[in-house]
Amino acid sequence: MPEFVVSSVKYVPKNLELCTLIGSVPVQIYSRALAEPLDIVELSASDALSQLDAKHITGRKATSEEYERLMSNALKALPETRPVQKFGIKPLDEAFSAMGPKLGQVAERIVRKFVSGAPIIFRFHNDGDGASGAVAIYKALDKLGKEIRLSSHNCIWTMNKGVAYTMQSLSYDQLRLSQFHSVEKPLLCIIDFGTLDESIPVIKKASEYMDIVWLDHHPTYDGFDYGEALYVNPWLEGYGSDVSAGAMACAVASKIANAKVKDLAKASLLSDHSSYAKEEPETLKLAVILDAITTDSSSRSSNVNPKSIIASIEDESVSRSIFSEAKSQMDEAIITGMQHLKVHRHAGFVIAVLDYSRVSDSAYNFVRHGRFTSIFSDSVEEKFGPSVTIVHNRGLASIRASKILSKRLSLLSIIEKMKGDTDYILNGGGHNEAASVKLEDEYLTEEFLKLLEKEICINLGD
Ligand SMILES: [Mn+2]
Repeated sequence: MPEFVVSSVKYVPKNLELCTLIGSVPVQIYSRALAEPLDIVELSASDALSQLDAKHITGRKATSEEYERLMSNALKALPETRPVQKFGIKPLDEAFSAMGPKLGQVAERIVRKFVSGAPIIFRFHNDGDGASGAVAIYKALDKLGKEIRLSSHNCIWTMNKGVAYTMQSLSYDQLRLSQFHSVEKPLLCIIDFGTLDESIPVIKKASEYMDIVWLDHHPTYDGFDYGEALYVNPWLEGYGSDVSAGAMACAVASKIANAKVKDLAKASLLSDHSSYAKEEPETLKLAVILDAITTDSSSRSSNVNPKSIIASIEDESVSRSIFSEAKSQMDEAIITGMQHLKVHRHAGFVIAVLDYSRVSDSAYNFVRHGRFTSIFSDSVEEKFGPSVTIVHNRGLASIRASKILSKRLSLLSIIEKMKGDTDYILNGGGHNEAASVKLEDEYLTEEFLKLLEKEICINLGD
């Protein structure tokens, strides 16, 4: 009778286990017996369709060498990983052909954990970029799973509210891992966030329990240490933030299972204001919807995951109403913002400041401070020319610089300098054309704005 090795056990209700077995092919089967990782089980072809019982468990254990041999055979039998799909955007396709080997390693690691049944926690940034990446990888694993008849019961999807991987996130992740017992280490997959100081010690701690693959495109900095993670960032490969994290995840998705995700990659570029983005109507619509779903404050408590996102996108009437609602709320907020804007003119540029409390309204469930600032800054630039737009809200300042200025202006180094010169900046970071700063207290806003304006003027030589 064919022998299999238990590679993963998931504890499910009704005293059942969902076991992943590795043999000539991987198999998922429910078990009433207490199977454990590395148990050798004997299953006939007909058994493989039913349930695992005590009589199937041989009492023998596989060595890790035996497990490795079976696993690598199972992986060899999979459909081959494909080259990265061409997205039809020249600089992006060039970047991905240079980054191909690293993206391939990410795809391989995800596929291996997927097949082994070890838990994979996907954490994606709560914006259109992060969400497009998560949806792309979800689609790829769904496709692969159908091809090799495995469910994605071991994939756990979480929208990450914020830009750091925090201790709270790690404890929550550990809690969810406790449902599994697997030969292979669990995997944490981070999409579109995390490149900042707060994450470093947590990532280090997390590597004790999980392997980590990490796709981010926020600028790295001196002293940033991604530890043992498989970290892919275009800044380390000779490119920059214009290569969106969502598009990187789409590249990985195309390698996993040749998933068709060109539309998602394009939407991620638009959502993140990448200079590679093209304003095509369908792409624009998808980007607005992804931004809206990940912003929707009315659904903040419920879990937004790729499955629910796909359901909304694919339902014609749902997606149409989200789109028009999101667009009209944003348009209205922008008009209000322009009415309350304070503009300071300097030589060749303006600094535009807005108090977000003038705009924010609980009725605007699709409008969020950061997203608003990005779109608002476009309107400011349209009206006043090259500009730095600062929108502050309860001690959090969101800053955007016109592309033409961001070549000379380094927001990130200004923020670094201000961190050193003052004692009231809690944290700050982002990209050189889009950043945010959190202050110790709201009442320090005036002082902060004055200093920031001074530093920008020095930096731009005014
Ligand atoms: Mn991004």
